[in-house]
Amino acid sequence: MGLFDKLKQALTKTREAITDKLAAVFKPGRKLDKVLLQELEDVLLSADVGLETTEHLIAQLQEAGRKAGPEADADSLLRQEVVKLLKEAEGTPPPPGNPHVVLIVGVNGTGKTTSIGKLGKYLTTQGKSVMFAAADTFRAAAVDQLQIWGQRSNITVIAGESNGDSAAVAVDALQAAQSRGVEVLLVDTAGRLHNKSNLMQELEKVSRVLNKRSSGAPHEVLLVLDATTGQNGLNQAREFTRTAGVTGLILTKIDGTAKGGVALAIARTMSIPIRYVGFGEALDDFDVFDAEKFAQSLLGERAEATA
Ligand SMILES: Nc1nc2c(ncn2[C@@H]2O[C@H](COP(=O)(O)OP(=O)(O)O)[C@@H](O)[C@H]2O)c(=O)[nH]1
Ligand SMILES: [Mg+2]
Repeated sequence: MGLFDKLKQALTKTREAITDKLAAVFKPGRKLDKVLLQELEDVLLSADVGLETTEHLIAQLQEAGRKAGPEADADSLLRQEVVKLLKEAEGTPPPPGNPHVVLIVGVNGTGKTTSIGKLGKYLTTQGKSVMFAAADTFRAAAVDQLQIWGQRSNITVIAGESNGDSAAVAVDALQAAQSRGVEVLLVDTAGRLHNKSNLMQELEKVSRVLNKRSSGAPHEVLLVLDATTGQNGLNQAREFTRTAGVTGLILTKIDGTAKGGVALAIARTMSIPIRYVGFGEALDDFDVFDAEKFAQSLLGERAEATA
């Protein structure tokens, strides 16, 4: 199965929540009128597209419909608007550092460690040499979990003692990556400490010590966001973004939710690109975010005329 098919399959729940209902909205011969737009609004809200983004889409559609006239094809206009919206979330990766240091941050359980495992594998298939830093020293099991992901793709994991200093682990790993000529260093971090300001201070410290030893590091700070948490996850994201200098997002667990529409809300309301999507627990359930692909996986085939 190709990656595209996998993504499509992963979004089945969201698609079912959207497509079947869209098919009902876009019955052949219907006019793009107030009633249709009201129905469409309900469908989008139920897929967790969020109020602000839904209203935006409806307004865009209204405008496009006005331009297209009475023959407007509401279905394809919606598709165009969704792609346009998701395109805003496509980012360009920053210039590479040497080594390129990527800090992975986010709340506990969102899929940080899993995403590091998958991203590491993805990067090795791109021909990059990769190293992991187990800087989540707060949970004892976190280091073992990262070791297992490392073994799966033959990636070296640098770890310290549990409950040790996470900044020290990050620095050790950076030095190891430098001396071994490794191209990309992925740094796992804790998602919860004794309290939140503690966590943010620690992330700041990790960034600071890395930067001291390699200018520009960390070159990327990727926030892992669990799609099943929908709009709540977005609030989380805003908080991390304010304090941790987030440069991009990894949207995980889109396989387990009917709320994949949250990607639209992210694209619309956050000025941070979605860099990757995770859609399962296996090594290959992961891909670079692509607006067209995602839109098509989300909306399914064109709602066909079912008389
Ligand atoms: N279905 C699904 N589960 C995932 C995905 N990413 C992570 N998980 C699961 O979410 C749980 C927490 O993941 P973990 O990487 O430990 O989160 P962390 O605390 O942020 O490091 C684990 O059971 C993972 O298998 C995903 O894309 N899809
Ligand atoms: Mg973890």
